[in-house]
This record gives sequence, C-alpha cells and structure tokens, in this order.
Amino acid sequence: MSLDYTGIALLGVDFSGISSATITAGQTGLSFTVTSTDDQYFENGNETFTLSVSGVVNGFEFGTQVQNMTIIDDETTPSIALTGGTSIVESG
Ligand SMILES: [Ca+2]
Ligand SMILES: [Ca+2]
Repeated sequence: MSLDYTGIALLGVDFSGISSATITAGQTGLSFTVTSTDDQYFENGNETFTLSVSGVVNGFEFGTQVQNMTIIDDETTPSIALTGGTSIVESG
C-alpha cells in the first residue's frame, strides 16, 4: 500500500514517515511510526497534516482510511522589547 501526507506540515521537513508498506500474507495489521522533526521556529500555532492510504495493490482499503495529525509546537512565543531614550537632538 502507499501512503499520502497532505497539509501544512510537510513530510521530510516537519516530520518523517513511510510512503509505502507491504502487508504480507497472514498479517492482519501493520504499525509504523511518524516522527516529528524538532525545529527552532515558533510556528504561531500547531502544524497539521492528514495521513491517508493512497493506493493498495492485491488487496482493498477498508472504507477510507484517514488519520488527522497535529504537531504540537514546543517553542515559546517570541517577544520584542524596544528600549532606549524617547528623544533625540537634531544634528548639524
Ligand atoms: Ca522545537
Ligand atoms: Ca517549532
């Protein structure tokens, strides 16, 4: 079977996962891990993507298999503080 990832978060950038897998005869299931990539960027909200089965060979997809995923950002909200005097003298 082949897998498809769509959404704001990108495969290979924001997370890693598999794009295809083989379920051999006698197997009733398959598990795999999708791992987030830890970046240093404040995302202004969590990133999401949808994992779906995009193709099956020699079998069938039971209904429509879709899993919505959320990558929870772990950066703190950046802030800006302006400091200094409130007046300047003309030059010249
Ligand atoms: Ca991070
Ligand atoms: Ca981040």
